[in-house]
Amino acid sequence: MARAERPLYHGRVTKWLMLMALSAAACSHAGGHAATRLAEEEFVRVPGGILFMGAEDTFPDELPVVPVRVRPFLMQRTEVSNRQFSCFVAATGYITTAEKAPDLLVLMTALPAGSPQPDADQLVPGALVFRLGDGWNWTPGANWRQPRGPDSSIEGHAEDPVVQVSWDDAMAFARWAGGRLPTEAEFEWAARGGLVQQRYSWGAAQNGADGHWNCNSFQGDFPVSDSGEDGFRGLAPVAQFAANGYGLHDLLGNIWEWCADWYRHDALQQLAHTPGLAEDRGGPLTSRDPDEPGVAKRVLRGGSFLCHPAVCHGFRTSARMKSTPDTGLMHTGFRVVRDVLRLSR
Ligand SMILES: [Ca+2]
Repeated sequence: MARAERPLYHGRVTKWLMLMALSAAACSHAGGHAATRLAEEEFVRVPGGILFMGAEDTFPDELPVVPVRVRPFLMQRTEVSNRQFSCFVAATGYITTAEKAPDLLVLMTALPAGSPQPDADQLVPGALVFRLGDGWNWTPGANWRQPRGPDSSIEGHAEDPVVQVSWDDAMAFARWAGGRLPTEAEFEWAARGGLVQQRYSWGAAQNGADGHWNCNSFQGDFPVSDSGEDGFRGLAPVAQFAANGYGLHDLLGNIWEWCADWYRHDALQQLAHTPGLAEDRGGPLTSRDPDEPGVAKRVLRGGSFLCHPAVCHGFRTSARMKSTPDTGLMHTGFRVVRDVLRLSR
C-alpha cells in the first residue's frame, strides 16, 4: 500500500498575528484564568496494562507485535478544539509555527545535506493544504485560523479539532494545559479501547453490520472526489462518532494526532530486543525514516478524514505516520494527556 497522503514538503510559518474572534467570553465561562485551561471533566482515566503493540499484516514499521507495559494515565476525551486552542492563544499570545516566516538557517539545518535552498517565495508564513484533485500544496497564509488558506476561516467551527498546528505548537499547548502529549504506546493502548489485537477501536471489521462507518475517513475516488458516506466530507467536529471502550472519541479517523515520540521505522524492533517485558519509556532516543534519511520526525497516529482504506488505511489502531516537528497540515492536530498522581507510601 502506498502512503499517498503523506506530503513531501515540510510545513511552517507566518508573519500575521491576527488574534481572532473566538472571544475571551468563550474561554472564561468557568471563571478566571485557571479555568480557561482544560478542565478535569475533559479527561478520562485510561487503565494501565500490557499493550501488544503493532500488527502482523500491514506496513513493515508496525512489525513485530511486541508486548509493552503501559502505565495508567488521563487522556482528553476528544481532540483539542479550535475553541480550546483559541483560549490558549488569548491567554498567552502564542504564535504558531505556521504564522511565522521560516528561518532559512533553521530550515537548511533540518534538511538533508545537499538539499537545494528554497525559493524566496517559499520563505513566507504558511502551511500545507490538500485540495481534491490537486493534492498537497504549500499555501502561504494557511494557519490554524485559516486552515485551508487566506480565503478560509474557522468561524462557526469552534468545535472542530484545531489543525495546522506543529508538534512544537502542540507541546506548547499541552504544557499550558497542565499536561503533555501521549507517547506512541499510550496512544495505541488508548485507541484499542480495551480490545486486544483488533484492527480498529471497535473491533475487527471496518464497518458495522449495516455498513455504517465508525469514524471519519475518506470514501470515494481518492484523491479526486470524497463521497462522504460516513457523514462528513472533510473535517468533522469532535465527538461525532461513538466513544471507544475507554470513553475516548475519534482516536481513529478525523485527524492525525501528534505523539511525543521520535519516529523510527524500527521502533518496535528495538522494543522487541528489550530484555524482559518492555516498558513504555517514551520511544526511541533518535529519529530515523528511511524514506527521508537525515530528517528528524515525530510520530503521528490515528489517521484522518483523508485516509482511504485502499490507500494509507491510517485509521487502524497500529498505523504509524511521521512528520517533522515544524509541520502544519490541514488534517493534523492533537490531544493532551496527564499523568495519574500516585501517592507515595
Ligand atoms: Ca469522511
